Parts: sequence; structure tokens; C-alpha cells
Amino acid sequence: KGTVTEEASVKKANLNNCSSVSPHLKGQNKLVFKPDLTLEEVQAENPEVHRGRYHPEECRALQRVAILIPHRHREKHLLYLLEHLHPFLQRQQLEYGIYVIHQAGSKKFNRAKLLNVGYLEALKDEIWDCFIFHDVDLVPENDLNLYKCEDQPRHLVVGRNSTGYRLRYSGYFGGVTALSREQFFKVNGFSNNYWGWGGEDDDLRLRRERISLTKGCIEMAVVMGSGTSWPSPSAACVAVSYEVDRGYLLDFRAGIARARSQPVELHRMKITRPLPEVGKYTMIFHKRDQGNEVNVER
Ligand code: UD2
Ligand code: MN
Repeated sequence: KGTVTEEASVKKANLNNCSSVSPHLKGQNKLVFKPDLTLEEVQAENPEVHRGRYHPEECRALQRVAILIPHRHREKHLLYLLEHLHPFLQRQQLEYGIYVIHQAGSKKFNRAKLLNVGYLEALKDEIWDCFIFHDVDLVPENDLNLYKCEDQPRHLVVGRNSTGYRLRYSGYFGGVTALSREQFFKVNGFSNNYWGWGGEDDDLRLRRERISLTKGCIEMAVVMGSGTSWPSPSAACVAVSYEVDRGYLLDFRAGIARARSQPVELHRMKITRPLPEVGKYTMIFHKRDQGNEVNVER
């Protein structure tokens, strides 16, 4: 086995880089969901996938991408997603691995924590460049929606069939997101504290955290530099210390109290999205799962 692996890696090292636009892309695709689909069929359709992993033979992939899917009691959805995602990712000439992170037992579901687990576990296999955090029930319709990471975190779901393909709200960060290994590390991952449905996606974008007064004042000085009506830095620090006590860091820019200690923004990151006609998904119909009731404390 050792020599086979060695041969494979020598072969891989000698390949040219894949081009920035894969020649296999098809654009918008009509999705078909066969009611009697089996895992064996999906396996047979993807002979080059081994243990959930694939790399192109014809060129060296530009990124190594781990797809992380939080899962429990959604076997049919998983099957549909795998059937579409494997050829989709192969058309994009990516080196990838698909990880299904299954929550055992019947306790409250915790999507965010599963994704944190997936990140750490996947890195034991491979130093993945990019992580795609992927709902099991969202199937991408257009392969121009590249499952790659960029210099900013990406939100790949602009719209779904069920919402008329429109963005739900401007800060929306749910469903499918792409963060590089470094970006996810820098924001310290998801919060582990969201049990049940909702909030964990907004949290990743907009976490209200207790910060030190010094940090608050530095932030404030930066904000004031961009022109506010605050009388002096010390007045700003008084205001910040008061709000920090309550657990908020505020954005004074517009003269209104708006939480702005976003892990993403705090690290000067900005969320980007594909074009609306590209970021399209079909969400397979489902009701709220048992064990994933709305988290009223979200
Ligand atoms: C939205 C978000 C989702 C997440 C969720 C709130 C979109 C498109 N998606 O999804 O990213 O923020 O709200 O938590 O906006 N799951 C299971 N088994 C369960 C429960 C959940 O596998 O019993 C997984 C599965 O991958 C599912 C995901 O968790 O797709 C999100 O749960 P959902 O589909 O019930 O929530 P939804 O559609 O409102
Ligand atoms: Mn869903």
C-alpha cells in the first residue's frame, strides 16, 4: 500500500495546476430526485470517489476542500445531496472530502457544535484549505457556484426555491458557507452553545462578546477616526465601558446602539456572495425535526 500511495503522490506533484475556470462546468442544472435512489447507485456513479474523497487526475486542484454536513435522521436528504454534490464538485475539478457529522442519540440537535467537531476531525486527515459548512437538505442548482474559499468568508446560498430565490435578509449567513482554514480558526469557530433550531448562523456573523475596556476604546478610536459626533475619546470610553459591562460592544457610527463585535467583522472580514442567478439552491421539503425544536433562548 505504501508504494501505491507514494506513486500516487509523485504523480500528483508532477501535474499542472488546474485552470481557474474548469472546462467541465455546465451552469444551471435541472435537478431530478429519484424516489427509489440507493447508496449503491450513487457509489456506482462515482467510481473515482474513495471513502468520500476525490482528486482530479488531469490536473492539480487549486484548493483542497472539506465539505462538512451536520446530520441526524435525514438519510434520504443525504442520499440526494451526495448524488448531486459528487458530480458537481468533480466538474469543478476540486480535491475534496465529504464528511457527514452525525449526532448520535436523541438529545437536542446542535448543528454548530457538530460543525466544529467536523472541522477538527477533518484536519486530522488532511490539511484542508477550505471548509464548506453544508445543510443536508440544500442542493446547489448551478455549478458556477464554486465551492472554494476566497480571501473573505463566503455565503453561498443567495436564494432557495422555497423563498423565491431571494435573500432572506441582508445579514443572512445560513445554509451553506465557505470559510478557509485560517478564517474559521481566527473567528474561533461556531459557538457550542446553540441547542435546537436557530441563531447559530447569525452568531457566527454577529457574536456579542464581552471585550476588554482597552479593546473597546481602541475600537472606538478607530470608529471615531471615520467621523462621529462623539465629543472625545474619553467620553467614548465611558460609553464603551458601560456597554461592555452589559456584554455588548456597540457601533456608534450612526449615533445608534448597534452590536458590532462580529467575529467576522471584528477581524475585518466581509461576507461575499455569488450572483443571485448562481447562488441558487433547491431545499428538499421538510418539517422541523423532532429534537431540533426552536431554541427560545437563541
Ligand atoms: C436554517 C438554516 C440552517 C441553520 C438553521 C437553524 C437555511 C437555508 N438554513 O435551516 O443553516 O442555520 O436554519 O439552526 O437558512 N439537521 C439534521 N437533523 C435534524 C435537525 C437538523 O440533520 O434533526 C441538520 C441538517 O443538515 C439540516 C440542518 O441541520 O439541513 C438545519 O436544520 P433545518 O433544515 O431543520 O433548519 P432550516 O431549514 O430552517
Ligand atoms: Mn432545512
